[in-house]
Amino acid sequence: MIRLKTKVVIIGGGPAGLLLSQLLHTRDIESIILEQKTKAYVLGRIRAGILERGLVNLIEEAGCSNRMHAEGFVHNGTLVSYDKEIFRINFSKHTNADVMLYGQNEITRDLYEAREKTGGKIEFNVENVSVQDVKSATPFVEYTIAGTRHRINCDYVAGCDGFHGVSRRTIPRKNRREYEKIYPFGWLGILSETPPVNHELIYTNSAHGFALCSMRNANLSRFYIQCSLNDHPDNWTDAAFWRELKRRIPKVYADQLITGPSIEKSITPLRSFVTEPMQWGRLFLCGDAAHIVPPTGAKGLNTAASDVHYLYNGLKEFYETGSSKHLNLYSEKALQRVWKSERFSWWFTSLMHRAPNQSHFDLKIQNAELEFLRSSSAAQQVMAENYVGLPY
Ligand code: RFL
Ligand code: PHB
Repeated sequence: MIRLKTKVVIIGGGPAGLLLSQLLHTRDIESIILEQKTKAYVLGRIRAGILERGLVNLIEEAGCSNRMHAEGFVHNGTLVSYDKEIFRINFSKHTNADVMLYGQNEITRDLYEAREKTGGKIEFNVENVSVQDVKSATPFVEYTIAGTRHRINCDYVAGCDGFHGVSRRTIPRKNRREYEKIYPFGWLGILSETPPVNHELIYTNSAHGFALCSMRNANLSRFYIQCSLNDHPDNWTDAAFWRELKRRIPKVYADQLITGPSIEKSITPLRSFVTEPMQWGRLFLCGDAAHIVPPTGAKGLNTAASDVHYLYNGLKEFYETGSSKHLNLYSEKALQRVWKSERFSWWFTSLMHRAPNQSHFDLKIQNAELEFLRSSSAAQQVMAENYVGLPY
């Protein structure tokens, strides 16, 4: 058994774990990250693209924002289309704020680079992670690398290990309440080295289902279409994908869409999920380990970031003043904001998708709501306020 010691063990080297570790480093609070995959695997995951101001601020505070500001794109509005209508929601006008388009894999790359430069300790390929004694003042985490068992004694454990991680399951089942909604559809996403069809995102509710035109840069586009839960990416040739996308988006954009070979193609099922509480003794759950949103509205990574904000500030307070006041409020504060993001993601998903069992009544209500969003400045303000991110 190899024995180590640190202040905070962070389980999971995804964006939440990396950001927390780098922020703690700025305050000289030592941490060790345990990641079950390789760095290349984590960097290869194409996921989020839209960052709220709160996340941008945290990346700045972590000292990792140079490339994001140089290569990211500021978006101050989005297009929404349905039926024969297309309209723009102007974020800047309604909220005085905007969002940043910059890929999650680029943030992760920047954070890995920063952690490596500043001597951060990250253990890859860890197996059989086990979180122990978090109800005591002396918790520890055990794990195996290449057949050798390790033990880290620590003050706190941050469970940033995503939906399938071990941290959440460390909280006994009887002390944990889970809330879940599974949607009867998924998203088929592709990445292609083609120019974006528009300089801002286009969210479409069409008779054939939802579609989203997004992007990463001037020659890299990201598109999603609603698909059945039983579907498989291999069922979709690139030609079939482009045909279906063109059928769904407004004709003016379909006509000018530049297509090309896909360089990534995957299906994501849509779910809403929250576990309560997010703290168990000295274990704190952060990001997808505690909650999942459907991707409509781009709240997943951003909600992980607000958790990191609350946890980082609680740990900073503890190490700088000895007070656990904000650490003890972590679950309550984080969950207040999580539920608001859950509500927005659920609402925007329900508004923009065609469910297989949708009745004529449901369709009429959906259409009336889209019509209201198109014509009411107040409704657009509510949408914009949520999209750019509620305050921490
Ligand atoms: P992650 O990214 O899942 O990272 C968790 C890490 O933990 C590791 N791990 C373990 N490590 C050690 N021991 C174990 N036992 C472990 N078990 C797991 C994993 O290997 C992994 O490296 O969680 P994190 O850090 O909380 O970050 C959450 C975000 O990744 C997620 O919320 C977003 O990607 C969601 N999301 C979006 N969010 C946005 O804010 N804006 C978007 O535009 C957006 N678009 C998306 C999305 C997610 C998508 N998919 C595929 C789910 C688009 C898509 C298609
Ligand atoms: C993306 O660019 O991947 C993206 C953008 C907005 C969303 C979801 C995903 O709502």
